[in-house]
Amino acid sequence: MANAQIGTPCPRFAAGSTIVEPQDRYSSNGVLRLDLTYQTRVDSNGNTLYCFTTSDGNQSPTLHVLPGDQLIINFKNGLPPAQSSNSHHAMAGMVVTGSASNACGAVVMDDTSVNIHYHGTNTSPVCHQDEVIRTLVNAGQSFQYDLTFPTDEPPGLYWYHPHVHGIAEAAVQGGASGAIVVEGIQNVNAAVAGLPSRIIVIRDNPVPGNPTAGGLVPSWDLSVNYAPIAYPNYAPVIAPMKPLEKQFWRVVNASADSILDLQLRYDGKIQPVQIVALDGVPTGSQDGTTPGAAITANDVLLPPAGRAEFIITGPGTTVKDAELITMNIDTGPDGDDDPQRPLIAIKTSLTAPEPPLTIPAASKVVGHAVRFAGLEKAQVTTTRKLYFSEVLSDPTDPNSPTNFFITVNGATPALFNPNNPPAIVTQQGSVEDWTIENRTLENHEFHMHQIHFLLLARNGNAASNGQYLDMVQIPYWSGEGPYPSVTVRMDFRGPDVGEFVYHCHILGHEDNGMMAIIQVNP
Ligand SMILES: [Cu+2]
Repeated sequence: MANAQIGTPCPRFAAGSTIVEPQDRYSSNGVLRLDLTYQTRVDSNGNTLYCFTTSDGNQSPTLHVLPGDQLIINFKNGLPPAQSSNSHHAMAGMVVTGSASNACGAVVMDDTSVNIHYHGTNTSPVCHQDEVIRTLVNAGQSFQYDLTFPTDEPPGLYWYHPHVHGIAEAAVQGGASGAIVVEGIQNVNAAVAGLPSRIIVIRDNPVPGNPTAGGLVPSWDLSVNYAPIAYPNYAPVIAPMKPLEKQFWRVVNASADSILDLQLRYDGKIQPVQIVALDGVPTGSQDGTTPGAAITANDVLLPPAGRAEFIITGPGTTVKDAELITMNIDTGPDGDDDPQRPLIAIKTSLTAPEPPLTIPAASKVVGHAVRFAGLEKAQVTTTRKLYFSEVLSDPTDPNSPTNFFITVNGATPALFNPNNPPAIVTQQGSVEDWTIENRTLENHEFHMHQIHFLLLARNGNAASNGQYLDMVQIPYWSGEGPYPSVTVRMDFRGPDVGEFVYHCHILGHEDNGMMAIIQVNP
């Protein structure tokens, strides 16, 4: 990887540099096998960086698999041993397994603990696969991941990141994340066949010096493929492109906390993009309908952990200023400051190099099973109401830390604890409609592990073009009137049984309690 810090773990590119795609690793004969080591260093701003490093020294490769493939990661936690005096996290020292029978790796969490979540994938929530409640790999320890992707996994963009409760925000803001591509999207929407494509991973991190957020000062800085978009100059990364070329941009919001609203502007004029997939599912392809259909959009709201894949048409030669920006987000009176800033500046020339990836030609797929097929018309077996809430840990002290909750209506709000009993118990085969309310003065971002959900309604109004998502934003409550809500249809008809989690994917909220366990019985 070309950079100024060869030999240093977790390297970063210079502000304003040309975009560099992550290394690509492909499965062969049904298996993708690689070594990843978790590493850390402190950068010149004093921020702690984390990364997943391959045996050849690259970080955060893009993992390319086909539906049905096996992913084997020989994983090692290469962090220095935990300093007990440094255990400032509330959860550190917590025993996360009730007995040896449900241990998965280490038994006691410390500040070095890590695991890997395969976000959005419909893989199994069992130890050594996509299990995050009890999996702990501590400094110096090794652990093998061995996942099988389902044969009906929708082709699209997913991602991987650490998911240890209490320290997930720090690990993800440190940069430990990468993209996963389930191949074959051109067979669902042929519009992308043959297009040059880019993997774009947007992360966030503390603003150097930790200035007080507000006005134009963001709560967090952003980066694009490890090049900083740093306050106050916000120098965008450069994407070379041939004039009027079509490219397929596959964007993951790998931020821990930052909400994005992407917009393409040429000399200030909004350029619509053609959305081909959201959260790994090709748009318009659900419920057994193929081919997929693109959605024309002037902007793309991307919650933390959300993915959007879209076709852009590059600027013509007369355009002076072509930028992908994120627009200002109204996160509510208690929310973060996510101001507008540029992310990518497109520089056109006839000799611009193509990005390293090109989408293959489409091939006709016969008999391809479509996950979620029939969900829209399926018999609903249960309806539930859940809500997000926040309470000061000391109600008499406005400066005391906030406790964050996600609660099934009628239950007592409980901070997440891996030893909590499941908040919801259901049966494999069930189809459930959940209405999730936001009773707080800031946005929350609902994420379901293991399965996608069908977006049915916002604030009780039917959502047109309901999509299969694993992320959905519930906007803040104004303080009066009905609570904002979304209604989603959960599909437990698939093979995933056992215990897994749902939570707010603003990881600062999740780390402070806003997560709960669901148990799906076979
Ligand atoms: Cu939240």
